[in-house]
Amino acid sequence: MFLSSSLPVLLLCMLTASSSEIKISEDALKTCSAITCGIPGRDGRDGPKGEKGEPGQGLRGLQGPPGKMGPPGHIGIPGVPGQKGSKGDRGYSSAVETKLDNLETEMRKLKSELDHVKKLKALCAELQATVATPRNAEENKAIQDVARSTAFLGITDEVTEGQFMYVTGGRLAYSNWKKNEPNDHGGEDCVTLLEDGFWNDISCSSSFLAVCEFPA
Ligand code: MFU
Ligand code: CA
Ligand code: CA
Repeated sequence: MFLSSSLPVLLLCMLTASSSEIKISEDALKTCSAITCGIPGRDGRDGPKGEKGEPGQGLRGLQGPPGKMGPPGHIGIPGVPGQKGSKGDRGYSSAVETKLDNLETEMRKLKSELDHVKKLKALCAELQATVATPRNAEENKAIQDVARSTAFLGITDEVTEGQFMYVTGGRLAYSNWKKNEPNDHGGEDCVTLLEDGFWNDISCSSSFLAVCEFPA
């Protein structure tokens, strides 16, 4: 530090001394400063701080304690939906409503069946006749011959299921059911005479011929 910073000043001072022919007066010598006369001056001020050096080769210190907890992170994306839960109990009112619905459906069906039978009667009544009701094999054959295809008879069990009656009133005096009939298949309360002469109970909403019977 001393050499590098004071060397240029010292050199200048020596040159001046060697090239001079003029005698330096006593007074000049007295006023000569320490620097121009070759006498080492005081240390200069410290230079600017140097750049940071390379890390040393010594052992690293121990790892410090963990830092403070950071701020909370962002809210994550929603998770996948959970599994479907088991079916809940059917509420009381829902059970009652179901029963009501069933009753209403049944009522509508009965009403339409009754309407159908009433129409048949009304149809024949216009002709002052009634829907054919065979009371014996002979009458059954006569109606079969007239119809020549499946035809409604004036017989129904719509009043009491399984109890067939004439639409004009009274219990059956004669029947000619086909094998395994009547079976009330899906609810059948009207009766048809088939081409072969046997009977089948059928839905009153079905469409078939109606044979009207005139009093003799
Ligand atoms: C029989 C009949 C019914 C209906 C059905 C298609 O039931 O008794 O009346 O015609 O066939 C299985
Ligand atoms: Ca029936
Ligand atoms: Ca039937």
